[in-house]
Amino acid sequence: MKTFVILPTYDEVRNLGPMVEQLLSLPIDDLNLLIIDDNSQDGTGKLADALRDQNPNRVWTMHRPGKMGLGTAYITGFRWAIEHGADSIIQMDADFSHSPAYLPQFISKMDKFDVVVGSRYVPGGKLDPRWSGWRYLLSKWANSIWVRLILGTQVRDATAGFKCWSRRALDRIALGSIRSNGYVFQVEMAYLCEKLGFSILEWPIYFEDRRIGKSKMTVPVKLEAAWRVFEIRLRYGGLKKISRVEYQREPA
Ligand SMILES: Nc1nc2c(ncn2[C@@H]2O[C@H](COP(=O)(O)OP(=O)(O)O)[C@@H](O)[C@H]2O)c(=O)[nH]1
Ligand SMILES: [Mg+2]
Repeated sequence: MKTFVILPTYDEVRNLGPMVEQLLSLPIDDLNLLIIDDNSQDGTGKLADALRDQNPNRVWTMHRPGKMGLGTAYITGFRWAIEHGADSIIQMDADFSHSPAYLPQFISKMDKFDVVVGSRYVPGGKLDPRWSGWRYLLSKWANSIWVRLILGTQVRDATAGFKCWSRRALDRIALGSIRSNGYVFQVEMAYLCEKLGFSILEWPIYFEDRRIGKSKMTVPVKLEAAWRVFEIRLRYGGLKKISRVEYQREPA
C-alpha cells in the first residue's frame, strides 16, 4: 500500500522541518510526501528541497511561481500522486493543526471507506480551547448549518481540510472540473463525495491552532467562501440524487 501525503506550503519555514520529521517517523509502510510550495517568501521552498535531498525517494517537491491557492495545489498533488502509484492520498495542513498522529488510524480504514474526514464537529472532535466562543460558534454554524442548509449535505465538518482519500475515490472525481480554491474547495469535494455515493468516515480530531506563523486565510476569504456555496449548488444542482452515502461519525 503506497501512501502519499500532500503538503501545500506557503511561508511555513519553521513548521515544515518538524512536520516532515514527524510524518517520516510514523509507523506506516511506504509513506511518501509531496510538498507543493508556492514561492514562499520565507525560504520554505529551499528547505523543502533540502528535505527532499535528505530523504530521497520519500520526499518530493513541486514549486509553483506564486501563491495560487490551496485548491489548485491539492488538485495538482492528487494527480501527481495517482500518476506515481498512490493507493491512499492524504491532504493536510503543514502547520500542525492536523496532527500526523491520526494518519495510521485513517489509513487503517481505507479498506472499508472511500474517504476519511478528520472532523472537528462530530462527538469526540475538539477545537483548540484558545478559540473564543464567538469564533467557535461562527465556524460551527458555517460548517454544520449554513452548508447543510444550502447543499443538503450530511457532513458535519464541511470545510475540513484533513482527509484521507482512497485512490478509487479520487479516480471517480473529475478533478479537472473542480473550480473552487480556498475553503470552498473543501466544501465542493465534500459535496461531490456525497453525490457520488462514497462511503465516508468522519473521524473526530483535536484541531490545534497553528503553532508557528500566520494563517493565510482572511475574513474576506471566509465571507467569499460563504457565498460560493450557492455557486456550488447551482453548478451541481443537476446531478442525480445520491445513491448511497454511508457516514460513520465516530471511530468504531
Ligand atoms: N501551496 C500553497 N499552500 C497554501 C496556500 N495557502 C495556504 N497554504 C497552506 O495551506 C495550509 C493551510 O493554510 P492556513 O493558512 O493554515 O489556513 P487556516 O488553517 O484555515 O488558517 C498551510 O499548510 C499553508 O501553508 C497557497 O496559496 N498555496
Ligand atoms: Mg492552519
